[in-house]
Amino acid sequence: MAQPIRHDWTRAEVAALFALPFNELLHRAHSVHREHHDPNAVQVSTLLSIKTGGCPEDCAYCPQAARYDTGVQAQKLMSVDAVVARAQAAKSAGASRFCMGAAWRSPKDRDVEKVAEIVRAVKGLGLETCATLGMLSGEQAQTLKQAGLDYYNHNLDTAPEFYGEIIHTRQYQDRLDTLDHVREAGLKTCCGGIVGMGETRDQRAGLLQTLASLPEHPQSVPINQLVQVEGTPLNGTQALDPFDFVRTIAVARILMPASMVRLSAGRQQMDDAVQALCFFAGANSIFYGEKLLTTGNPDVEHDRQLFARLDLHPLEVAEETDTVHADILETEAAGCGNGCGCSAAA
Ligand code: SAM
Ligand code: DTB
Ligand code: SF4
Repeated sequence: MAQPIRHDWTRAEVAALFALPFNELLHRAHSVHREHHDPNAVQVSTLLSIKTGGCPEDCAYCPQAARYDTGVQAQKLMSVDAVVARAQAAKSAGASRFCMGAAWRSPKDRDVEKVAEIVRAVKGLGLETCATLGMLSGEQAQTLKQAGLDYYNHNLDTAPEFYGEIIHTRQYQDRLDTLDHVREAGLKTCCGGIVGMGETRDQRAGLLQTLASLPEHPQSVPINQLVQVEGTPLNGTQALDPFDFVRTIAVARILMPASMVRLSAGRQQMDDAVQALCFFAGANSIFYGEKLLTTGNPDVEHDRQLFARLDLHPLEVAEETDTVHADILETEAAGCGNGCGCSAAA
């Protein structure tokens, strides 16, 4: 029988999970995973950067911060028509949800009005919508909700006590306040963090314990591995042992059993075998498509092959999904007919 979902994990309990023998941890995580999810289904999402670069914040990992020379070309907010064209193309190809990112510290009310217009238009195509725009006021969250926004992504990024070493232009509490506004507006939350920024294992426990102590577990929990970008202060950080990344996924799965755990940024730098371990440990969502916001992601053909090799299939749209990418669906439709995403003929 499934254990009740808890919101009272202590930091010591979470640290003890991280310290379990690897096989023990994976066994526990996979058991929890099977109680709540189809272990062979992975939700696939696609991102679009609708406003790129030029951000005034100083997040030490981010290629879009204006103060770092990273070669990212700043681009102002895309027009409604341009976004709708991308959304329509995604829909025609079979997508059901469209995720839009903007490099803002916090949007101005007039920016939110413009994004609300975009959201209405995208929603009008019959697509689910997701946005990540920085800090929001309660009113701004409500405006987006009224426009038809379904999900809001806002990451806590790391443990409270490590946050000040990564970002100096806002406080941890600012993030928590926005998450309150998002939840109170009735939006679903997508909230996770980044590992591999030089944090300790105990600090990874701190991030996950904070996420699991929120009034509601985020419906979606993105676990990003730092993508090291030249020009950012974190470029050159000692790479994380891949098994510590897998442990982070496993502990997230145990703490937030019903949430979608997204194996998010960093897959391009990750072995297929490590990704397979992540899926076993409870990851059941990925970003699909050659680009995240400004950095690369595995190419589509590689991911198709990976799904086929691991007998994974994309989660059906109705089952709590993000954007289901059409190419995988098309492969599935054209494949063996078992819904496995393989390219074998029927
Ligand atoms: N500006 C908004 C904000 O910070 O909330 C929205 C866009 S921001 C790029 C969204 C998230 O991308 C960040 O919270 C961070 O978790 C993730 N991210 C940014 N740069 C990254 C990197 N180099 N590696 C991994 N994740 C990254
Ligand atoms: C999230 O947690 N990861 C995505 C999404 N939410 C918006 C962003 C990853 C960005 C990686 C760096 C880049 O491509 O600029
Ligand atoms: Fe700006 Fe978001 Fe990048 Fe921070 S993570 S610099 S807030 S775009």
